[in-house]
Amino acid sequence: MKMKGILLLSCLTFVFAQDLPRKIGQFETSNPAFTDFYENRQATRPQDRWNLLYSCFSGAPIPDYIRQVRGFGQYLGNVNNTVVQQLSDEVEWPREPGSIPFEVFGHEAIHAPDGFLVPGKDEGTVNIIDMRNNPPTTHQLIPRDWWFYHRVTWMDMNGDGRIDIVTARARREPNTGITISELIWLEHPASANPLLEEWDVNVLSEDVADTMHRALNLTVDGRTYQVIFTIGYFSGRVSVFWTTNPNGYWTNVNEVRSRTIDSDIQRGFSVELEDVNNDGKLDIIVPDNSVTNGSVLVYEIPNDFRVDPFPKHNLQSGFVPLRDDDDAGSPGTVNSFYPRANATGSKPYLMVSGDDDGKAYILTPRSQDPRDWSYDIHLLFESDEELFSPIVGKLSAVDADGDGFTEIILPEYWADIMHVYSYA
Ligand SMILES: [Ca+2]
Ligand SMILES: [Ca+2]
Ligand SMILES: [Ca+2]
Repeated sequence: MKMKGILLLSCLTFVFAQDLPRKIGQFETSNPAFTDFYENRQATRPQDRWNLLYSCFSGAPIPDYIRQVRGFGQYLGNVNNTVVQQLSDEVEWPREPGSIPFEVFGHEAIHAPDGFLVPGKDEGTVNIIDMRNNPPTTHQLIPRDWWFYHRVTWMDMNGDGRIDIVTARARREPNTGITISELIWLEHPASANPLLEEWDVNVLSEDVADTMHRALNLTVDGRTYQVIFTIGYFSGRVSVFWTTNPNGYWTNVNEVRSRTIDSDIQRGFSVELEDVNNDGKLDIIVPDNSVTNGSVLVYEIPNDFRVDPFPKHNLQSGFVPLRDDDDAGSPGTVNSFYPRANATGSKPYLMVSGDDDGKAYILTPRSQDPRDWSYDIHLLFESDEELFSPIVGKLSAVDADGDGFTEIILPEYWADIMHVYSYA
């Protein structure tokens, strides 16, 4: 089983340079997985501005958690004493938590989609954590059922002014073992207490989008479209969805169009939108998770997303999980960042979670030429976990204390450790 790790090192040639941040500390927290930073609107000091949010889950029949660190920047000088706050223990195998835009409910709230192919935790829902209450309260927008949910995006889908949820979901049929999936939207009800209501489910498509997605407005021929980019972990496809409704509504499924951008990926792990080559146009980042040879892929968004090809670039291949197991894979999430918060006029760096290879990487561009898609790969982290095959969760980056230098958070899942790095 360890052989694959040796093979991996022969595939990835690391560059040792000054482009890596230094480790400034770590703190203990059980099973950290998906991390994110969100802005604290009430902060008056720079070190209080960014809250760290993350999900924690385990296969054991015990509660899972959404946790946060308020004002993470205040702990940078003393990371071991980071104070962690528990926001919810009513989630089951929670995925990517996120701060809900303030205008959705007019108050602070967190979303936490959940559920997975794990006995006892296979009935997912979309949870909303109401931060007005102390302790915060958890509300399920739809009844738990045999679906699991990964990411939530907030968009007004029917033009009524209330911001709805777009999400994808998947389930494994117990009799056939076949995984089915849907891209759906949940209608924000006209109610004084929307968190206490059940939200209606509207299906946009089946068996194309199953987990992650990102939305964007794109203008073609003078008309602006709400566009949803999706990946398939199970379907192995990168796709784009839009509506032909003149008002941009998604209420009539006959007006919803989709197109396959790439049908030739293994398992899409995530999708992010960033101007990777700094040519002024956003690109689509897709980690292609694999048992044998994973890649970091980027697609350029063409002038007309409806008909033009999406140029594809493979930034780095050769990612292999340590575990020789069909359920294992590498890489995990890929996100962009700038080492210096104010120096954003160049190509961003990319931080790569190795997921089941127990490592993390930073990709740096070899040049600033927008036509040059070559990158150097740097090894940021390698787990020394021995009890279980190591897993690295989703990395996040922000300038947590406002000194101009970026910090990076790295969750080491089995080791129960959150590692903290800084470019300062
Ligand atoms: Ca709406
Ligand atoms: Ca670009
Ligand atoms: Ca900083």
